[in-house]
This record gives sequence, C-alpha cells and structure tokens, in this order.
Amino acid sequence: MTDKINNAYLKDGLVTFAREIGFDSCRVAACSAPAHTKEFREWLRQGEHGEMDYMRRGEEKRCEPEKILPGARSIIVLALNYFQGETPRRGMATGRIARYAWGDDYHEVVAAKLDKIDNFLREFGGVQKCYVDTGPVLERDHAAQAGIGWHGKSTMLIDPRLGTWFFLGEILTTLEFPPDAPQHNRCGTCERCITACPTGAITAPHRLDARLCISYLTIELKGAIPLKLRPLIGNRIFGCDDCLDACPWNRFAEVSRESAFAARRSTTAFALRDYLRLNDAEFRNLFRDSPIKRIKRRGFLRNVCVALGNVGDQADLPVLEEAAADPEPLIAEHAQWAIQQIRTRSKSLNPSPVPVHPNDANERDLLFKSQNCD
Ligand code: B12
Ligand code: SF4
Ligand code: SF4
Repeated sequence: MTDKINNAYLKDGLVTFAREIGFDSCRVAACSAPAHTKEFREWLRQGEHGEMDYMRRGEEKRCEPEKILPGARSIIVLALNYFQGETPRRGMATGRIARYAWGDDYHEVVAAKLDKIDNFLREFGGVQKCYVDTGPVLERDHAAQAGIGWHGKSTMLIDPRLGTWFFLGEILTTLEFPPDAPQHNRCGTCERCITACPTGAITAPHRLDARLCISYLTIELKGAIPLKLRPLIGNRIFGCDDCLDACPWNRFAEVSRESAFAARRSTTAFALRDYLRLNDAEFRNLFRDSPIKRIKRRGFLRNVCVALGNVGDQADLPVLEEAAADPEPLIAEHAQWAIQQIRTRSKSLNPSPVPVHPNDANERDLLFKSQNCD
C-alpha cells in the first residue's frame, strides 16, 4: 500500500521531469501483452512486413514484453512533437522529404532524453530498458494503452493536441506506477488517410501493407524499387506524409519546442538534380546526424532517380546520364529508367504531369469541414 502511494508521488515527479526535459506527453501502461498481437502476427504471416526481417525476428518479444525485461511492471510511454510548420513550396523539382527527417535523427534525440529518465528512476531503485524504434516493442499498442493517443485508421497514433506529428519512446521499468486510462477513438466516419494514400497501402482501416508504402519503398527497401510502383512515388525521396497530411486532426498541430528538429536547407530546399551530383563523402557530410544517412548514398540517389523519372525534364538528362554510369549498379539502373521516362514524356504530345495529392492547409481545412471526425 505504502509502495503504491509512494509510486503515485514518484509518477507525478516523473511526469514533471519528462516535461522539463522536453517531452510533450508522458503516460504509463501496465506491462502486459499488447492489445493487437493477433493482428500483428497475421500481418507477419501475410508477409506485409516485406524485407523488414527484424519485425519477424522480434515477434515473440513484441508480443510478450516481460521477455524483454523480466520483472517489468510498467511501461512508461513518451511522445515528442517534431512538427515544424509549413516550408515554402518550392515546386516539384525540389523533391519531398517526410517531415520527420527534416532535422536531426530522432533516434539520438529521443534516446538522450530517455537516458535522463532512466538515471532519474535508478535513484528510486528501478531497473529500466529504453526504446525508440530500436527494439522489439509494439510501440503504438502500449502508447494507446497508456492513453498517449488513439489508433488512427492510417495506423498512426493520434493525440488530439499534437495530431500525428510525434515520435514515441518507451521505458520498461521494474517500478510499478498507477496506469493511465486509454483515450477513446475519434476517427469517426472519416477515411481521408485511406483515400489520400498514393499507392493504396492502407488496405483496410488499421492495416498497412508495408510493401506498398512509399516510406518502406524509399527507406527500408534495400534493392530495386518495383517498376510498377515507381510512377506512384512522384517526387517523394525519403518517406511519405500523405496519410498524415490528410488527417484532419493535424490542423491543431503546434510547432515543436525541440530545436534539433528544425528543418535543414539540405532537406527542404535542394533541387533534385543537385542531390544527384553528391559523391559519397559529400553525401555523408550533408546528412551528418540526419536520419537520411541510414540509407546511404546508394539508397538516396536511387530515390532521387525515381523522382526525376517522374517529374524531371530535358534539363535533368545530363546529370542522369552521369548517374547511369555510376559504379553502383542500383543507381545506374534507376537513372536509366528515369532517362527513359523523361524521353517518353517529352516525345508525347500531351505530357501528363504526375498527380500531386491535396495536402496544403487551405484544402485540408475545406475537406475537414466535410468530414465527420469525432
Ligand atoms: C515497421 C515500421 C514502419 C513500417 C511499417 C508501418 C506500419 N504501419 O506497420 C514503415 C516503413 C512503412 C513505416 C512508415 C512510417 N513510420 Co514507422 N515504424 C515502424 C515500427 C518500427 C514498427 C511498427 C509495427 O509494429 N508495425 C506492425 C503493425 C501490425 O503495427 P502498426 O502498424 O503499428 O499497427 C498497430 C495498430 O494499427 C493496431 N491495430 C491493428 N489492428 C487494429 C484494429 C483496430 C480496430 C485498432 C483500433 C487497432 C489495430 O495494432 C497494431 C500493433 O500495435 C515502429 C516503431 C515500433 N517499434 O513500434 C515505427 C513507427 C510506427 N513509425 C513511425 C513513423 C513516424 C512513421 C512514418 C510517419 C514515417 C514517414 N513519414 O515516412 C510512416 C507512417 C506510415 C504509417 N501510416 O504507419 C512512428 C509513429 C508515431 C505515431 N505517432 O504513430 C513509430 C512509432 C516510430 C517512433 N518510435 O516514433 N514504419
Ligand atoms: S506513408 Fe504514404 S504510402 Fe505509406 S501509407 Fe501513408 S500515404 Fe500511403
Ligand atoms: S485521416 Fe481520418 S480516419 Fe485517418 S487517421 Fe485521421 S481522423 Fe482517422
């Protein structure tokens, strides 16, 4: 009894401390099996994780968090806003990078903050394990259980204040804190995310086939991007935000307090063809401490070639010809494809521009009015 009272006090201290070090939300769930293990296992059985083998390898631990930290009693879930507002639209030739990658790599930013909480709890005898997208944890299930937000139909977790623009971090701890209540689902009859997806990757509410998702294709997939999906990628070169941009709950989003996520010029204002000129050292230098460095020059230039194939013109051909002779076969093949696309387009009497999805603020507001969210 005394322990429970003490831990209720400690929880207040924890939440205050989390806020002080920059987190936007800190809530607690009991350490128990996630609510959607059945759906997760089915997703794996259907192969919808594609080449993300780590998802399959961690199956048992994801379904039973006690296997990660024996004696764990609570899961502390933290949310960190990364929204940066709008950047000026610079046209198709700039390429689009998902907002989460505009600034520094969140893995490092969030992990450093989680370490501080770990140290804080150690003083009270807690043993902890911290994760931010780095371990076998079904993060969104625990976050929903703790009431950080609700499961959107896009599979994104939504907080009514932050929208979808936040990262999650978890701390499994042997300390037992009073759990928080879940939030009720406020998607209502809305299905904006499902219709906004350029590739049909959200195959049903709460179900995403990663093999079709542009985020997967441009970040997780290591090899060639399937030919039939290339035209659907448009000018996206790292990740995708279409189902997030479409979500009416994002109209409430406020700019993050975290300066590490401030947009860099290299992620919001570079011409596609300038990226194509980067050698390996320049690439590493340009994307130091950015999540983009993870896919290396070969993955990034592969994506840039696809984007140029979709939106480029004759002026891009010289730099694409150089890329077509790149010693890295992956880049060379995608550059050849892009050249072919541009030549076919310029021969055509009526070149059709790549469709862009309606995601600017005005249009979103208009659409929100016609939705029945909540
Ligand atoms: C693998 C992965 C991906 C894959 C697959 C995504 C997916 N939907 O599965 C790819 C590469 C496509 C991807 C893309 C993105 N990702 Co990602 N990804 C992950 C990762 C590592 C695992 C997700 C997972 O477990 N997938 C398995 C499926 C089965 O689970 P799920 O999609 O989360 O679905 C849950 C719910 O839908 C629910 N559920 C299932 N059925 C039903 C039915 C009902 C009725 C209900 C209510 C719920 C429900 O249960 C599932 C399990 O919790 C997590 C980190 C982590 N360790 O959890 C980050 C994570 C989910 N990604 C994140 C982000 C930011 C993104 C992107 C926005 C990045 C971008 N802009 O390009 C996109 C968003 C795409 C999208 N709509 O999800 C954040 C999401 C934060 C948030 N607010 O939700 C996470 C949590 C990373 C982090 N620590 O911040 N990602
Ligand atoms: S991130 Fe893009 S491709 Fe993936 S589900 Fe959302 S809208 Fe579709
Ligand atoms: S777009 Fe609509 S259905 Fe999709 S997650 Fe947002 S509120 Fe839910």
